[in-house]
Amino acid sequence: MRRSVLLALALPALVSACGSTSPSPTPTPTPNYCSGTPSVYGKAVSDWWIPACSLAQDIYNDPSVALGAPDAAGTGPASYTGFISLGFGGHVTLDLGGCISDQPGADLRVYQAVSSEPVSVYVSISPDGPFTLVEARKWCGTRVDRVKGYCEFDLATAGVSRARYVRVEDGELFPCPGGTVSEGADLDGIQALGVTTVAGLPGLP
Ligand SMILES: [Ca+2]
Ligand SMILES: [Ca+2]
Repeated sequence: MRRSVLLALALPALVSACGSTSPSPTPTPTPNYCSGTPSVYGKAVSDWWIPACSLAQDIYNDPSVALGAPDAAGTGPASYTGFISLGFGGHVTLDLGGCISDQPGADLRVYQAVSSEPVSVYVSISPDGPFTLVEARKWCGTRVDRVKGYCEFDLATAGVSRARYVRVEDGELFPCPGGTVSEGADLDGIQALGVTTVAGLPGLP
């Protein structure tokens, strides 16, 4: 084969080896989940999971009641309102709508109803995580009234500076079925302590 023919055969291969001449795809921008203004209380349910056994056993299974200002009330065992029973190790992840920043002292208050069942709290700045554990199985029942109680969490404990998504997980770990209709910790709501209370919302401690 003549040299010129060899060159003609080799050139397309060389061009191919150098890659396509079409423009490279534009990288997808990383969402800035911290751009919004955080709410005082949970603004949306980001995700939730409760074991099937607990869902079948419990009668307080609506995660949307953990949104907004705490409002647990009523009488037990079957006439409470305002909380979701987390069951055996279940959780609800609430979206504050924007990021809060670590400030001196506690940053988050979790309202846990009825008695002092423990909860674990995790936080993230993205709905997809990673979630960082703030504290595990913390007793949660400083009284507000006969039904409402709370406990507090400090972002600094976890070594994180910002948080938007707050996952509250049952820390009671009461095996299911346990013979009640409100198994596990009972989540009433969350409050971002560093966010100024919006006018019109009820004042709480
Ligand atoms: Ca703090
Ligand atoms: Ca509630």
